[in-house]
Amino acid sequence: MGAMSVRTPSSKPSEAPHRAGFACFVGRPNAGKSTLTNALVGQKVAITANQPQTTRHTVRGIVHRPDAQLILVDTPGLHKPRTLLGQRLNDIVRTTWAEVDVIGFCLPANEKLGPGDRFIAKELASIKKTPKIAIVTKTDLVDSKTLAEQLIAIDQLGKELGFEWAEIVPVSAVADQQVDLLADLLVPLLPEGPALYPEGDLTDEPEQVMIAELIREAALEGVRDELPHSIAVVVEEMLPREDRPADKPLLDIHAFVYIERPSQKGIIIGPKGARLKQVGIKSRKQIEALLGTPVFLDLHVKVAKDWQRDPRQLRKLGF
Ligand SMILES: Nc1nc2c(ncn2[C@@H]2O[C@H](COP(=O)(O)OP(=O)(O)OP(=O)(O)O)[C@@H](O)[C@H]2O)c(=O)[nH]1
Ligand SMILES: [Mg+2]
Repeated sequence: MGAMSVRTPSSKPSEAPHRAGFACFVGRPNAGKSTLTNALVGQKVAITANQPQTTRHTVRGIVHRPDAQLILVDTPGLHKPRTLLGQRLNDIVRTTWAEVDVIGFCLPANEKLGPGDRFIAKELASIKKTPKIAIVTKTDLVDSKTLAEQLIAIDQLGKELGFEWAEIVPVSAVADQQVDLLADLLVPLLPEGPALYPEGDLTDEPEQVMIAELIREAALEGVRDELPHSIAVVVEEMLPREDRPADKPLLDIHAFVYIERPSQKGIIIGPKGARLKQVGIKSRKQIEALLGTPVFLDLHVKVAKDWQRDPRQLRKLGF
């Protein structure tokens, strides 16, 4: 210590700059994109189901960290479209790619790479400037040998198409393996900047849309074949019940469950209305948890003939 000694203004180690930006999850239908989004956010912001094409619109889930804000854009699975709805879903996905800072390509560990994956990878190859991370999902379902083979196949796929993956990361959203690591790898690929959403916001989905989605998720459970694709849900009205004491509020929610054909009505409603009642009970619990208030849920089933192919009906249903 002498005359020349200097005091450093702060003894903190050099801090990394704050980052904020968008990561988009793409992949085939059923690849695990929405489940992974929920796992990263730490709360359910997107519905999931063991059926392809569950997600129908872009859901933004927000991950808050001291060093970064990561906005996850969960898109529908990209597939060969058979209806106008299918085409619209693919358009949603492609539009999103142009807007994000990093793309996460989800490939399930338990399914060999197929034509659907190659189709998406080829499209990704044409987006030169955006870094692409390959995410091997559902690793809890395979042994280490199968996983290793999948990692090699994915690396190879990138080489064939003339690009390098920024990373190849195996994760399991269900078993919570490497989900935090994935966030750690995404963050450095975001631009420097302040947070884009207020602290505490987990999504920017409107309440009404989230409620409709929770009802659709409950309605999807156990239905098969073409029926899942035929279901659409719209919340028509949400009103606080009048004449309720302040400490015992009740929210009335009226929603329509749309199907495409009169013959589907019986399946959705079930014998003596039993199935629809279950859908109501299940979704009401989730809605109450979401809103933090007791809810009276009134569900009606309506036929909107072939709505997936009808531009006017699609618009009415929000596509
Ligand atoms: N075992 C296991 N199952 C998973 C995992 N992630 C997702 N799944 C299951 O895979 C199915 C599809 O998951 P989703 O998250 O809905 O898939 P998605 O890619 O969003 O599907 P679309 O919205 O239809 O494109 C669901 O039944 C999930 O429970 C995982 O890490 N492990
Ligand atoms: Mg989904």
